[in-house]
Formats: sequence, structure tokens, C-alpha cells
Amino acid sequence: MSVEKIFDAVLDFEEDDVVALVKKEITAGTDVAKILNEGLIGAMDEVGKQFSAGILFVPEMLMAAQAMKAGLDELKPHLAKGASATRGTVIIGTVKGDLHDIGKNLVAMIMEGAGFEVFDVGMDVDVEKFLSAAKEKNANIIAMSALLTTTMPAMEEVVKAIRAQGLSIKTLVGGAPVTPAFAQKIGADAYCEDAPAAVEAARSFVA
Ligand code: B12
Repeated sequence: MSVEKIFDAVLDFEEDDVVALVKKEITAGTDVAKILNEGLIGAMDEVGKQFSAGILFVPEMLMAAQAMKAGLDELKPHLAKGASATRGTVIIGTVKGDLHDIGKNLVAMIMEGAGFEVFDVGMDVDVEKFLSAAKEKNANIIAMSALLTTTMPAMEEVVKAIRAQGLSIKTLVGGAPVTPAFAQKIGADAYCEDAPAAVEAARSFVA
């Protein structure tokens, strides 16, 4: 019932209410996946729909994102439970030209919780930054996020650079406009639609 309240509070941009409601649900023992998927992520999907329909605009989208992020921060320690020994090292970032980082942050959090060592290089990340971070940390995986159709091609540049330099680093791509067909076309090692799928793919890379 209150998960719906979280959904509504994100849509009302009520950051403090989102935090309070998330806390309340955690205390009540509600499944954290339900809080995340039906409350926080569900609300952002609705924001996206309303943005497409011209009901909401960029400032509102940003306010909703801030409210969602605040809820996510509250949830983070609970999502990261169950960490085990390091399974591999991941460099994660949002590609060049793209400033969307909520999904990327979520994937980073869940991967960390699943036992990977995760280095988040932020958003608007160019090829050089992805590669130098991967070399410095001796990473097995580069995970890239893109939320704009216009920034998706930047993923291919990273894949190409890895090949050109003969590095044995696996690539993982995701983000709302990214598809399995696109991932295959650019030669990425895997496409994943959400954070749990990213964990599974990453585990298969380092198994
Ligand atoms: C919040 C938001 C913003 C915020 C971003 C704040 C932030 N700090 O991230 C702000 C207001 C800044 C913003 C700006 C813009 N936005 Co915007 N935004 C959104 C919105 C509403 C939600 C995105 C989100 O956070 N979703 C919640 C997260 C949890 O979901 P997610 O990112 O998809 O991540 C999940 C999966 O995709 C996957 N995943 C994500 N990354 C990765 C990476 C890997 C490796 C893996 C395996 C998986 C994975 O796992 C995640 C968890 O399940 C979307 C609509 C939507 N529903 O997608 C539009 C949307 C992405 N934005 C859009 C647009 C057009 C813009 C602007 C161009 C608007 C403008 N005219 O200025 C600018 C671009 C700025 C830029 N250069 O990047 C369009 C993109 C259209 C397109 N296909 O190109 C969308 C789809 C809205 C729409 N319906 O038109 N935006």
C-alpha cells in the first residue's frame, strides 16, 4: 500500500516524504526489490511517459530524479547486503554526452552488493577515461550506460578502442534505449536490461 505512496511522492517531487516513506517500508519489512521496482523505478517510468506526452518538462524531471535518488540512497545499504569476496573489477560510467546517472548508479550499487569491486567513473565519460581507469584498476569489465539514442554510438567507440589496443576487457551495455541487437551490432559482450541481469552477465564473464 505504502509503496504506492512512494510512487506518488516521487511524482510530487517530495524528497523528504520519499525518504520517510522508504524508511517506513524498510522498517515494516517490505521487500526492498518491491520498494525499488514498484515505488522508485516505477515512478521514474511514469515521469518518462509524462515527459514524452508533454505533461512534464525537464525541471520537473530533474526534481523527480532528485526525490528518487534520495530514496535510493536510503535503500542503498539494504540493497548492498549479501556482499561476498571480490568477484572481479568493474569500471562503470555513463557515456560521453549523456548526463543520466540514476540507472548507472543503481547498477553500480547492485554489482557492488553482489561482490564486485566497482569503480564509478561518473557520467559524460569519454573513451580515454574508460580505458585509462580500466588499465589503472586492472578491470575485467567495462559497464556502460546510455539513456539517449544520440549517445549510444559512444559505446561502440569504447568497444572498438578495447579491440584496437588488444585488451582483454569484457563490455557490458545497458540503458533504456539500448537493445540486444544494438549490443550485438557494436560487438559488446553483453546487453542487460537491468541491474540483476548485469550481475548475472558479469558473473559469467569472471566464472
Ligand atoms: C531523470 C531523467 C532525466 C534527468 C537525469 C538526472 C540524472 N541525474 O540521471 C535530467 C532532467 C537531467 C534529464 C535530462 C535530459 N533528458 Co532525460 N530522462 C529522465 C527519465 C525521466 C528517467 C531516467 C531514469 O533515471 N530512470 C530510472 C532508472 C533506474 O532507469 P534506467 O536509467 O533506464 O536504468 C535501468 C536500465 O536501463 C538499466 N541500465 C541503465 N544503465 C545501465 C548500464 C549497464 C551497464 C547495464 C547492464 C544496465 C543499465 O538498469 C537500470 C536499472 O534497472 C527518462 C525517462 C525514462 N523512463 O527512461 C528521461 C529520458 C531518458 N530523457 C530524455 C531526454 C530527451 C533528455 C534531455 C535531452 C531533455 C532536454 N531536452 O534537455 C536531457 C539530456 C541531458 C543529457 N545530456 O544527458 C529522453 C531520451 C529520449 C531518447 N531516446 O533519446 C527520455 C527517455 C524521456 C522521454 N521519454 O523522452 N533526464
